[in-house]
Amino acid sequence: MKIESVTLREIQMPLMHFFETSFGRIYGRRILLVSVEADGVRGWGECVAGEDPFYSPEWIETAWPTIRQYLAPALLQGEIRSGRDCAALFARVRGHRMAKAGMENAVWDAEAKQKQKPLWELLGGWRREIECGVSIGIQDSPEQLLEKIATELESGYRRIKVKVKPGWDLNVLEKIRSRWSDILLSVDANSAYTLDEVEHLRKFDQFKLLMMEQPLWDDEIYLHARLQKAIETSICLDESIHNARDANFALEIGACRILNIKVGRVGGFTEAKKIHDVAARHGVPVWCGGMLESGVGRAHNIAVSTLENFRLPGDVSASKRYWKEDIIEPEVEVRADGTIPISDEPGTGYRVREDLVRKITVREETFRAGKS
Ligand code: OSB
Ligand code: MG
Repeated sequence: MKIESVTLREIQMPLMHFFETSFGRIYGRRILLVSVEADGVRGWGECVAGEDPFYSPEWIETAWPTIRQYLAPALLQGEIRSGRDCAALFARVRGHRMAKAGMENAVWDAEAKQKQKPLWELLGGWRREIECGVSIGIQDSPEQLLEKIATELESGYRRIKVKVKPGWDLNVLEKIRSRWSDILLSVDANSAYTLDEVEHLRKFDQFKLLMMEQPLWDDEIYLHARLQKAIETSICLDESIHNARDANFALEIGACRILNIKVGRVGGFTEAKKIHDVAARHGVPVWCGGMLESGVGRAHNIAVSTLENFRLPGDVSASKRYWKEDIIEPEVEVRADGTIPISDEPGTGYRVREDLVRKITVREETFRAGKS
């Protein structure tokens, strides 16, 4: 494959409803889209770096210059046969995994189109439908949260995850469980607690949660193993896992019993597949996390979720939960039974609405082979 050009675009999209985690509230997204031209096809990728360096050190303003100065030149000068070869081209750059993933996944997308194959098949997927869950942010009141949960359950979603932080945790779980005693329920703390709070975290056990996601520091694995020994609820790591070595370490020392895989957080499809395989070897299920993606990233999350060890409902939900109008056609729709059917079309099965992308683009830059 000869990559002829790379284009970066920043698009801005208001969210249907604000999204609040333990690190803050946002009302809209600034999203970095990557497109690559290769052998007459165009591949799309989404860099999931946030508006701020709060979830991870990476954010949109570190991703753009990293791609301009290092990743785009490496890709345009390098020789690749497939998306699988990108990681090696980018290896000299440390970190910046979300920037790398935006690029690598655009190449996989182009490769699938060029080979006239579904992306999920190229990735080694197998499922013909995937199960969906939702991630519900912190609300202004517990009543509003209950209302939102009721709506999502009525839509068919198979797992409810609520964001928690000190002051918004046991009190809301109490209310949720007294109304719905047996739904699949999990919590995500985004590192809001410390190991001094073991006694408090042990109280989550009474709510029979499917998992507790990333309770402790984003850069810690070992202390999660200490916590996992002290509580019954299964820990799931998100922020702490950057690659297959991290995953292997976490599972060897018993830091968690479930893994969240975000293709962006780990640097692209290639590393995501490795983590998936590591977890499978340990008999540990994985699920696909979300980063409030536009349709481009959402379609990629759907494709990767078809791999065999994605055995739990992911944070992959319908376009309309996030956007008035998504940038893909058709939009991602979730059926009444809480699943998304997998398309047999080449590529992702979702077409990028380039006219709409153009309309909401606020900045754009193209890099070509032979010029840097
Ligand atoms: O921790 O999973 C997370 C969104 C932004 C940053 C971090 C996280 C999330 C979500 C949203 O939970 C998942 C989604 O619906 O896309
Ligand atoms: Mg999380």
